[in-house]
Amino acid sequence: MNTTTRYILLVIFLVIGLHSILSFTHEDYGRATSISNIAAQLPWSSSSSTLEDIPDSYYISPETNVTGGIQAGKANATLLMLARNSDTDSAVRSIRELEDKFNKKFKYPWVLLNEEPFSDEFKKRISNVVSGEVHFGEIPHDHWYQPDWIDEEKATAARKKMEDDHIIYGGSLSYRNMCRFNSGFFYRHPILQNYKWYWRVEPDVHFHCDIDFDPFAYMQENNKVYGFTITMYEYLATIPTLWETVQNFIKENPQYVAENNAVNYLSDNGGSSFNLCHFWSNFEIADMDFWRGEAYSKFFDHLDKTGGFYYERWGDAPVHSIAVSLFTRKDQIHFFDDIGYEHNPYTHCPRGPGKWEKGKCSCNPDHSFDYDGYSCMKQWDRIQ
Ligand SMILES: Nc1nc2c(ncn2[C@@H]2O[C@H](COP(=O)(O)OP(=O)(O)OP(=O)(O)O)[C@@H](O)[C@H]2O)c(=O)[nH]1
Ligand SMILES: *[C@@H]1O[C@H](CO)[C@@H](O)[C@H](O)[C@H]1NC(C)=O
Ligand SMILES: *[C@@H]1O[C@H](CO)[C@@H](O)[C@H](O)[C@H]1NC(C)=O
Ligand SMILES: [Mg+2]
Repeated sequence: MNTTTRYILLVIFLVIGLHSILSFTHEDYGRATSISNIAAQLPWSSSSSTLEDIPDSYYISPETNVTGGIQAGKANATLLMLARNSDTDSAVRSIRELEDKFNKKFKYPWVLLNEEPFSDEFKKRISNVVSGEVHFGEIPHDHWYQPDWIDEEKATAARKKMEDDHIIYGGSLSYRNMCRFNSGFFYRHPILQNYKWYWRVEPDVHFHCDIDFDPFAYMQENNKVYGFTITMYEYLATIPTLWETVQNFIKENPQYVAENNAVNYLSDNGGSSFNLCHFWSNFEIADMDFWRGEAYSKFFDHLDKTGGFYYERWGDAPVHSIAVSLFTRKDQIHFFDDIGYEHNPYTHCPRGPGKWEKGKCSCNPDHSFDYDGYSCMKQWDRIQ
């Protein structure tokens, strides 16, 4: 064998090897495959919009009002992560990335929560990468675990059924505890009482661009309540009775529904049915005083007492999204186009003129999820 033949063989082996690694990862990608399967069944899945469809209003850059409003870096705000000790490596990576891209300039404190005590190793690794204060909190027992009044037999049967139906996290009890906690309890944690604003961050997410403005100051100065980067459809099988439960609440409490709300983002028929659109809550920049307020507190209690967090698998994403869409004005919800964000398997990459260049973004703007068939950006656009 001469050198050229060896070289060609080596290249062939490398290509085959790489291909099998990549296809394994893809197969292994439970969420991506189940999402595309569901997406394929949706009537609108084939539609995909282009850059020209994006309304100009998305491109208005968040200008921090440093003259008279809140100063950048000085909002009553925290960066928040729920994590397990086993998430140490991925939690450190997410935090380090957000510090590099944003927080080293603004130095907002971090709050980390867990239903178990954080290990010394976890605390040491996190403390090493933050630029400001960090607080580690344990979640009160009753904020996390399944309440006594849940019928365990019914809940077990529901989990079994969903597992048999291959619904993502369908058989998991801890996932249900997490969703209920994120829906109705995190903002009641003693450490979070000190703050109004939070930015939810998860282990293993990515921030693709420099964030040179203060999103908290932007929220405050512009009277925003809730900010998102990605919106998509929920799995109907996880929330079969959620919408009727919401409708019952509205019937009993019409006073909480805001004028100029975003119901037409959630529904294609004026509220008769839910189109499954929601903000992907693994990223949230929002006002905890909204969750603490009367409307949401009553709303959460109404949902919780049906047991739907356990008898079905209600996610905090649809629960939060439905509440902000109904109980705030639509102009209080903000799409953060400027923030390049990735949570496996989707990425939002800034597409407004000059934003990708200005943020020195590492994401590919042509692969932004915004106008993917499974994105709900078209429902968001139509209410603007
Ligand atoms: N302390 C603690 N945190 C949890 C638990 N389950 C999930 N989390 C955290 O809750 C958040 C959401 O959980 P994920 O497992 O990321 O759920 P997901 O985003 O729907 O699904 P993935 O596609 O797996 O990311 C993350 O911040 C997790 O670290 C748990 O049992 N205990
Ligand atoms: C910025 O703050 C000043 C002083 O409070 C105020 O008059 C002005 O309206 C604010 N601008 C915006 C865009 O909120
Ligand atoms: C921060 O916000 C919380 C919740 O609204 C409030 O209780 C607290 O007093 C605020 N702190 C400051 C310094 O404004
Ligand atoms: Mg996640």
